[in-house]
Amino acid sequence: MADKLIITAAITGAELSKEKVPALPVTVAEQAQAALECVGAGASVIHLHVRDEKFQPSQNLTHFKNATDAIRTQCKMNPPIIQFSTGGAVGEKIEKRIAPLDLKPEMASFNTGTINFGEDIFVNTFSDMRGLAKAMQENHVIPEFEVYDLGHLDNLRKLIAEGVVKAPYHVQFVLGVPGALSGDVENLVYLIKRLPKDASWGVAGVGRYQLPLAACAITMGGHVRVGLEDNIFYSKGVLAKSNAELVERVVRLARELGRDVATVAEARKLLGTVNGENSCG
Ligand code: KMH
Ligand code: ZN
Repeated sequence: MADKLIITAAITGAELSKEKVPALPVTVAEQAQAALECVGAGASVIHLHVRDEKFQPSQNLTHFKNATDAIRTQCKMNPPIIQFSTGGAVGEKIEKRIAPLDLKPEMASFNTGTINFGEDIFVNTFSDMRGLAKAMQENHVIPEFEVYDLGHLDNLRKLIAEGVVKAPYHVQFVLGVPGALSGDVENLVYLIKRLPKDASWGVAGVGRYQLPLAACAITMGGHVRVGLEDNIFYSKGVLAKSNAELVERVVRLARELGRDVATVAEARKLLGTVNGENSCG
């Protein structure tokens, strides 16, 4: 039987602005409210990017701490797993991307290779990845391995073979980034076959891939990430009203398909987080 479904909400991202997406949470208060709504709807993990005072993407520790504290306070009845982004915005230096791990979040993203990212290049060299792995281990942060392309699973295997990264292996397939692997179902099926032994997996479909890949993951025993970071539309040409609206739809689908949704406590157990739910700074 499949594990209960872990739903991750990627609420903000680094590439979007409120001008383009009015529902995007960019202030600390908006992020806390979005997290509360998503957790209320059934999400157990918040994938977190933060913004500075001018709402620009930031990897500054104070901004991460402020957002984390606000989310914890707002969600005090049911504090979610907060997964820091170490991807940041395209072009951010790896040292800055790694720095927030000093706050000892429960989880953080771990990008497993370089890709074209639209017209830009999102750089993740082996040296970057080794440094990231070291910082995660020192701070007891559970990585989520972000896989954008087939070769990234080979990169992950290489790091496992080197002993650089250690179990648990939770892989997030991020499919449909322009410049990387598309979110066609055949690609997902093949990626799942190529997973390292004992890895769990989820899928984040970008843009139009978000909904069909969520449905696939629910039926195939994977987990699901949705949210405005990956997809701003509820349906063709219709902007999503909120992150929670996207989470609610996944919960409805899961119910229809007979897959139970994990509580936050169940997600913590499945993902094997080490740092406590209040750990940060
Ligand atoms: N903003 C993207 C370039 C992550 O959060 O780790 C990378 C990203 C991945 O969002
Ligand atoms: Zn991200």
